[in-house]
Amino acid sequence: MKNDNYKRTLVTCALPYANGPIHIGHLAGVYVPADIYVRYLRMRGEEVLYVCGSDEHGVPITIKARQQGCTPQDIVDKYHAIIDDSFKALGINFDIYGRTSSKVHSKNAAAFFKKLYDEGKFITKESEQYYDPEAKTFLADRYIVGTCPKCGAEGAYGDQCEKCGSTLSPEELINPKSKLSGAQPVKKETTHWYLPLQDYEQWLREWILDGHKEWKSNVYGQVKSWLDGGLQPRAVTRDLEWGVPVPVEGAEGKVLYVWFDAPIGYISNTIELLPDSWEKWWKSPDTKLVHFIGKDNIVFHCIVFPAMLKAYGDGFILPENVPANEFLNLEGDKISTSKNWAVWAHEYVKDFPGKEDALRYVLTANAPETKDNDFSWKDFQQRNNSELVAIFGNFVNRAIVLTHKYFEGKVPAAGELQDVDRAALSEIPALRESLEKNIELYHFREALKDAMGIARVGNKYISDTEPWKVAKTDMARCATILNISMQICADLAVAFEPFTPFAAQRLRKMLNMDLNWDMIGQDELIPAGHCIGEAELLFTKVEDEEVKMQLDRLAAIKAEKEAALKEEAAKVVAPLKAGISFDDFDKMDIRTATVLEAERVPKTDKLLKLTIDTGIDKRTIVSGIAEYYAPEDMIGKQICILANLEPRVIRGIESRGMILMARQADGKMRFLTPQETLNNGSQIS
Ligand code: B3M
Ligand code: ZN
Repeated sequence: MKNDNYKRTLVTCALPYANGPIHIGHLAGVYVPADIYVRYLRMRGEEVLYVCGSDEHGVPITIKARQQGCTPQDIVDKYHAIIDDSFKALGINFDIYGRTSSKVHSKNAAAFFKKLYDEGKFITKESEQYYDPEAKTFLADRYIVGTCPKCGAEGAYGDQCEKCGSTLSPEELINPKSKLSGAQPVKKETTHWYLPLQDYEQWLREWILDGHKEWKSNVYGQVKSWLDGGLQPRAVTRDLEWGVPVPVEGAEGKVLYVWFDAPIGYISNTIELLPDSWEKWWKSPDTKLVHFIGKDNIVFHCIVFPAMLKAYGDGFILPENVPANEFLNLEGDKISTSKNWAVWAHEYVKDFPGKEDALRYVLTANAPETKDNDFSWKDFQQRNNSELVAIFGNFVNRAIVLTHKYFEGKVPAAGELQDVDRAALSEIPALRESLEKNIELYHFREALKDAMGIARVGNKYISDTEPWKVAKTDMARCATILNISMQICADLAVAFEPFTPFAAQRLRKMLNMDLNWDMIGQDELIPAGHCIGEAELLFTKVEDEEVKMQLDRLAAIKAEKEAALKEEAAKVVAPLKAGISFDDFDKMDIRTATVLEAERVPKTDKLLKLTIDTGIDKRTIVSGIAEYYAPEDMIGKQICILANLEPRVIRGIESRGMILMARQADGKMRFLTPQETLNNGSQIS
């Protein structure tokens, strides 16, 4: 099954939802690895098509539009532009970055559906769905809110409680309400089209479980567990207004389910770019199709979309690989768009102009390829400063500056090579080979280590041979050292193109040469006598101040979130206790009293010992209020007490009675005091 004789490669990246900007999690999981892969293939002279675009349908977009009082189209227009700019700024240049709200796409997605429909590839099912009788519309799960049955939080959605993270169904919500009108939703019959995935199960088993054992274990494992769990028919339509209308009679008010139309978007975007030759990319067995996605998209790309393509037939190819990544965390916490816990791509490029490569580098070095991984600003600074600047940048800068200084910018000819020269040069072909193998296996972290290995060889070589010292006594030897250093610089200009394309481009400009992949490790890559350009810095340091700014921003977000949580916690009202009779109440002797003396109970944090005048007697009460009141706050205050409570010995002190306190759910307490001072011993009823 595995075919290694492809003639061209079609690379797709998951279409980001246009309901928010993209963040480092998206970049590390999908777009940076895809870009490395594409740039590598292009450097090798291969034919590649690189397709992406915005995913502009789906319920969250309509919810956001409603919240902001605008149309879904306004929302997707805004974020499509922001996302598109972020990709460009980071050097991620798709051949097309399309949109699923485009005409080409709605036509194509509708036609795709229609063919399957006409050929009887769908089944229909009636089901009861929630309906808003006031807004007169069916409600997506996200449009139903209520109390979470698991944790009691208000505002849980019909598909998930964001408070406790439980997956829910709308039926489980306590007191469900429509988000649209506030009305109580009712169940109503509706009919939808389903793709009977179970019919494709055997075929999927053979194709993936038998035929693609080389897929990443996280991908293979997820597919296997879906297949082992048994596939069910999957709805491909929804009762919604925003989306591609279902192109058949009697389907008014229905649109294609977003996960049905979005993957077709890959095809639509290709058609938009290449209306006459798109089929060569999608229907030729010579094309290798690779989907770059995050782990939450595996089932759609490995099961649902392939089943759709299989159902369609007509020569559509299937992915040769789906190298999905795990998730990236930020400073130890899960990245969350709704909680604003993220580093946003469009903000990064504003905050760190000229450091686009640094982000690509760190996200690759830390890529969540086999497990979830963490991004921290300290690590970012450290890797930038001590790897990119101190090793790669430092080596190149020394080599170029010295070549200008001693040889007027002309690459000097090498004399006879010494062991140290041969040793350095001999390391490069092996690193290149490993780099290639790693990229082809989608092991981008390891590939980056190989590229960095070449920079380390160069940096060590120039530090060991010290051409700046040798120049004082032996210009011929200095020439050899700089000749070799220039060869290694040229190797780097090629090897780093996939990872740090801006720096690689600057380096090629400094070297004044066009280079291609096959030149890495060749002898005399740069000929003696070749004139190089001016030295430019390849990388600059990330300063402590810059890191601090980012950390302060995150700390502020965290503090805000904690304050909001606290406020929420304080609002909780304890449920009503069981009813009592008046007689029960009347047994309690509650009175006013005045505090005469107050002191802390030694060796405790919470207890105050109070001497009070109850109008009947003077007595001692021990009370757990020291967290809220200092002894001096209490002296002279009139309070209310339960005077006939059985005495209790607390820390060796006999406490007679109890001070009445009001207590909030977060623990905050205040004593009760009559609105005007009364005689001590006044009874409260
Ligand atoms: N819009 C991206 C996501 O799940 C989703 C990908 C569609 S790819 C066809 O964040
Ligand atoms: Zn909950």
